[in-house]
Amino acid sequence: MENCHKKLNCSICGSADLPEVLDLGVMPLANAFLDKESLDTEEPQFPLVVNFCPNCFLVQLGHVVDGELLFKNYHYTTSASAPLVQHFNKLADEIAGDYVKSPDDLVVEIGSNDGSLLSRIKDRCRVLGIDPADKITELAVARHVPTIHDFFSAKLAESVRSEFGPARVVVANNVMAHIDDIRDVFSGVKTLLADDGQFIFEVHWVGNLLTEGGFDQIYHEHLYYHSLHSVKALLDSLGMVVNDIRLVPIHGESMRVYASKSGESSVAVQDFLNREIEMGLTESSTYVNFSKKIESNKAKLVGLLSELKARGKKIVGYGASAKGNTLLNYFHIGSDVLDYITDTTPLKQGTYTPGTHIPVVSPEKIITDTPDYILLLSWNYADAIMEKEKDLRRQGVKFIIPVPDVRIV
Ligand code: DWN
Repeated sequence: MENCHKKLNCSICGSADLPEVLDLGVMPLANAFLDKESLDTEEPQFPLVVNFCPNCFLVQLGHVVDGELLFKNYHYTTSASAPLVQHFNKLADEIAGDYVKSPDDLVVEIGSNDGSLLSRIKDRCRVLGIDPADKITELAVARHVPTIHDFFSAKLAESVRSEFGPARVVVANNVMAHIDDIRDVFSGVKTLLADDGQFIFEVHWVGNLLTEGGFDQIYHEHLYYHSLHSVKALLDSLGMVVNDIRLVPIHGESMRVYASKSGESSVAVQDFLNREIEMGLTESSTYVNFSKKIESNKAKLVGLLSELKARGKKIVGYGASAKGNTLLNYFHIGSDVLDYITDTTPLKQGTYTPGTHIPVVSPEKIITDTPDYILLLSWNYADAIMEKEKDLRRQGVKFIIPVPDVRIV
């Protein structure tokens, strides 16, 4: 299959024993928004199958789509989501306050997107972003965040270290689930990191996906659905230490992992590992059973939307997220149900969603074209959005929140 290859071995431990635990069929790429002229062209679709490694407990996709196709013409910008910017501002302040010792210290961000995090601390230390996305890195440079326009790798780590010196901190948020050769990237981090440096990365936690978070976070960009068990197996194999672990309320719940070349592990690390065992995250049956929850959610949401449309209700989408596109495609919810989807990302406005071809418009549209119901596709920001849209709700507009269980608020 062009631009895609089958994964035969576990990306962390190399095991060939990779039982399939979930199959979502074939799907278009979740962030491959279309312009009007491309609507009639054939969209590439790829298998979305999830495998489990009983040896290191990594949950991983069975097929890998080429990174160039996924990330070069990228539409996602961190700054489009105010709650996410606030979250990264706090992390940036923690890095500058707790880890940066001198203005000459270097902080490197892998997957730096539009420079939202680094721009917060660029006057307090040396910063360097690394990201492969064409338009997005231009946004970072425009805000004076020095950025290397490339994929991170062990080879790039060598040249960055020789040019800029060792990094006091390497930070990577929502990127360590996206990289095929994860061993190469983690070894590159170890190369780049100063001997007393700190590696801090956030990844969506598979424990949340199975409970509160949605299956809709399973899409081709996300090659891995990490547990602490799986990331610790990788770090251990590279001679690195998990110093600490925290859960943060991003994309449902994400793990923020603190790792380094030395030092101790906090009590929280073993406690978290024990919690994962109790949740069944080291058992393949847990993931097989998850598919039943998805089908139940599908029946409830599709049933509700059909009933509302039969009653002549006007329904639109809110937040043209990658997770939203996965949900719409897997549940076959198209423009016959949603008139349009609003989104705060300028790059997405004026495009059409992959597979379902629903127009993406500016949030202002809702003021002049008020719907009866809004399907919240960016449910991970529900609290902030309910607050932001309280006037709409006072007018009687109802929000449908699809994850973890369908509810109308
Ligand atoms: O790993 C990834 C995750 C972390 O972010 C990437 N693969 C791509 C992306 O996934 P996503 O698109 O599901 O992420 P979000 O942050 O849930 O996307 C939210 C979307 O909703 C953005 O396009 C912005 C938009 N939005 C909005 O229209 N109004 C967001 C907020 C908060 C709003 O008020």
